[in-house]
Amino acid sequence: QHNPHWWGNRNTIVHLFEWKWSDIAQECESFLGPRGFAGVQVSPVNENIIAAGRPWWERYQPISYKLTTRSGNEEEFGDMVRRCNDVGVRIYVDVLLNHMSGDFDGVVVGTGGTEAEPRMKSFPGVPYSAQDFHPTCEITDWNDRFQVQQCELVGLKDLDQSSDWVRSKLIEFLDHLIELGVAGFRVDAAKHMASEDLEYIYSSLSNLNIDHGFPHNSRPFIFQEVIDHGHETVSRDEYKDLGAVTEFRFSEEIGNAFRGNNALKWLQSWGTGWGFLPSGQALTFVDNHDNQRDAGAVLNYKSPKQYKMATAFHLAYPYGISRVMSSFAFDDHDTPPPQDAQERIVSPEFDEDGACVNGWICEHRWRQIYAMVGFKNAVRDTEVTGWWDNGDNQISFCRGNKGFLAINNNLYDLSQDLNTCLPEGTYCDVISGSLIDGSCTGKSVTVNEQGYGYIHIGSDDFDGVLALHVDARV
Ligand code: QV4
Repeated sequence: QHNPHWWGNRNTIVHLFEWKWSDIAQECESFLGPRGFAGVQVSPVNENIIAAGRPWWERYQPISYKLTTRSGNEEEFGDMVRRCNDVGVRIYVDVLLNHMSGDFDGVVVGTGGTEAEPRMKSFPGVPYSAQDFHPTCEITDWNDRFQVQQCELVGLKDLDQSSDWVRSKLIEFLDHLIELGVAGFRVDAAKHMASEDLEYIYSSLSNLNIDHGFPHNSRPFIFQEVIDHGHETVSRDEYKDLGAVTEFRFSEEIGNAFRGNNALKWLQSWGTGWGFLPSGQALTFVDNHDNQRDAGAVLNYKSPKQYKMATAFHLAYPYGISRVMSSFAFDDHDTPPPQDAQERIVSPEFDEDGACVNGWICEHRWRQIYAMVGFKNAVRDTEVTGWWDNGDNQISFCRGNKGFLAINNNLYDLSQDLNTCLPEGTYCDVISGSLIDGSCTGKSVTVNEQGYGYIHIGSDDFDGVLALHVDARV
């Protein structure tokens, strides 16, 4: 279940973190489809507890499998899936199979109006009762398999996926989403569940819905959240054959490199050479909704120049199943998504360049990022050739004779003739500008008969990347 069922030559997923279904439907039609995005990872769809101040993470505390959250209800969800599929954009749902909510006193009411008594492990909306959960215990040793898989991750009531009843409810929930036309799932906290139980659940799922354009016998795409920095007792290798696995080492290493802690020249062997999973099993990202909130090596929108360079490399180098993050602005771990006085999530608003303005960051609408989604589509099925570096933090490489990328992360200019491997002609750098009505609004590069062109990236240029490809020829 490693096939994401992309349409045509598309190949990048965007995580529209905390967006409403109606806004995603609109975004598929007006932006993602036309720009060649392959799919959207959406926030959890099933009913959750309501936490004070409405932090984003309340959605990781389910109450029932009713499809009502602050992103919308079942009808709006179904409408979004259909409209996105109609323009060739797949929907992948973030699903919580590991647990229900954490401790909340007394009877609580969820986002869909369902009551529950979390402290008693009572979730009548499903229904689940205490016998469907593992006994309560705390994870204190992350290298103790029993604790990681049978105790409670931050106090979240831990479902027993070996039970027939729990399995049947989880399968019913996932099948309902498949019926509505989704292409697959991000499995939250997969590491906290035994891989044998997940294998049973995944293999029991229905095929994708042919009424939504999926071929007969298509299996749902699965990507599992397993954080494995290496040397962990519960490792990514236990899950990688069941579906793709989030490759956190990719996120850490790319952050390290573009923060200047590791010379870019070493990226020549990027991928399995760095101890990452095989390409087809690795879900790759510069940052995700969790690690963008931690200090440390990982880059996020707050370091835009480095972030754009790292993203350009991510999307230009042929390794992994790529996902880009689309965030809302945050100050701390608990900052809620943009919301109004009634605590309703607000829709993104755009300026005349298409950038988001009202608290949504929308990295996917940054030209330097969506242009690289187009680059990745244009160079699909080509290899890296013609690697060049200056022995330090200036690099360039070709993707066959279809695309060329150069990066300067040194504090001095990159100015020289380089082999672009492209056919003779003039190309528009899709990072500094766009090709509009046949003319380029940014830098242009003239490539000679031998494939060479003069490349200039000043150390104080707005962006440290230059990207050329055959679909942006002047
Ligand atoms: C608090 C204490 C705990 C205590 C608990 C019990 O901190 O020590 O045991 O009370 O009373 C929120 C709060 C958290 C609180 C918890 C329970 O932040 O302080 O615990 O609720 O009330 C998201 C957030 C969490 C949030 C959780 C549930 O990141 O902060 O917790 O949602 O709302 C490991 C895992 C990995 C996991 C990662 C965060 O291996 O699987 O930690 N990542 C996924 C998601 C992540 C999500 C969860 C798992 C849980 O990507 O976003 O956590 O679904 O690495």
